[in-house]
Amino acid sequence: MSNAIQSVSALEILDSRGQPTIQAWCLLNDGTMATASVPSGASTGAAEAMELRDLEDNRYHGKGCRRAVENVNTLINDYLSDKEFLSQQDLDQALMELDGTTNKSKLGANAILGVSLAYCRAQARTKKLPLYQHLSAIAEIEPKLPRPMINLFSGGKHGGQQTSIQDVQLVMLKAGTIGETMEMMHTVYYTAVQRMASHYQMRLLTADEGGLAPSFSSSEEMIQEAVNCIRQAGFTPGKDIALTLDVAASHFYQDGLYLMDGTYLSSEQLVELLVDWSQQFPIISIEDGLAENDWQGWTQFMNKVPEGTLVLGDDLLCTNPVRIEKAISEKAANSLLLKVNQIGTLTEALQAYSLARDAGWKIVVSARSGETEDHWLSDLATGWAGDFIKVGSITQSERLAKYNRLLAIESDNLGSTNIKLTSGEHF
Ligand code: 2PG
Ligand code: MG
Repeated sequence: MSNAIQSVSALEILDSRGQPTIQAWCLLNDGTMATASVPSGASTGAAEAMELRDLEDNRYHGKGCRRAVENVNTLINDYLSDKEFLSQQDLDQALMELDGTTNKSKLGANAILGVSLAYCRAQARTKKLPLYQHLSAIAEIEPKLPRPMINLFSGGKHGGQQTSIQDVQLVMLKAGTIGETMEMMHTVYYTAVQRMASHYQMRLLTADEGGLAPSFSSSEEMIQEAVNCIRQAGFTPGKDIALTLDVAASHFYQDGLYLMDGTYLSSEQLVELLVDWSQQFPIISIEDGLAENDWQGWTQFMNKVPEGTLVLGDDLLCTNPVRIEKAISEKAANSLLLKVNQIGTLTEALQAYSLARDAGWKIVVSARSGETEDHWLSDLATGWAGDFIKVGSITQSERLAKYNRLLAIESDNLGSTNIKLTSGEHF
């Protein structure tokens, strides 16, 4: 019983927005100890598993996580200690049974995910494997480095609502390594800093994920400026660097209409606009182009979008196998944004992943806008060979922890044939 669990515990810590979240520990009988921290979203989908918050007004405006911490330290610890699990799946199953709800509202998805991840890392450690190798073994997937989608500009809920759409990101198609990716991004980002200073009289003020957030007059201007920055930095838009958008349309949808930059659009009109942008700009991926329950709009968009474009579901899918199945059967999307905390355990996230992969979808492994300095996400994206990883921009430590971890994984594997960066060729 050397890798049986001796105990689990948790602590309330703060995330990159200064909001409470959870750090969990797992101690095995052989003395191996590991920890993991849980992220938290701002532009959340309605179908996400429930983070347990204290809802006491006098602490952190009700966002405290003491109840979730208490659940780890008492209920979960009592249930797991001195038990040995044969697999990650068995551990996660036990957590789900103990919770007993469909949305993890009893123990809290934050409490459950913290334990699921800390246990995973403890098992990797006791087997003396890097986390990405252990994750790759669990999933029976050949590891591969994901291609980063890096945030340049933000609006919407991440940037103060100056534009309706939430994020404009860059994909360094020309980069052959994570190292080259970061160099190229650095060049464009600091070109953008200068351009924003001269065009928008703006200092280096950043949004939740470190993207620049000047007062663009429209979403289209934000996209056009990204193209201008790429060009001014000496790269060819569409050839060297492509754009991806997180429209996050659920967050400007009201009573059947989309309030896009001050104008109400029907679902059909929004589809037309997005298709128009995809033709006009070098966009290879559009996330949450329509609202989370506008299923018809999603299917229409799939029918009209230029071939090869990722129609990427975040709020639409919430990493939830039931919603992914629906999207596959309704041909509503062709790519999954995988956020483990939307569903609450590694095992369910892997189910979501496998469903999407079996349907021939692309996978984008994503951080949340509220993050910690933990970097398990980079190991997950590599171990499960995500096509892309979405972590935010290059200026904040909670984001850089993930990029720096990718650099470290890459450097450990220099010369290895099977852990190259995913190809940028097919876009
Ligand atoms: C998103 C994420 C990450 P949040 O919408 O894709 O950018 O944001 O964590 O706020 O849901
Ligand atoms: Mg999103």
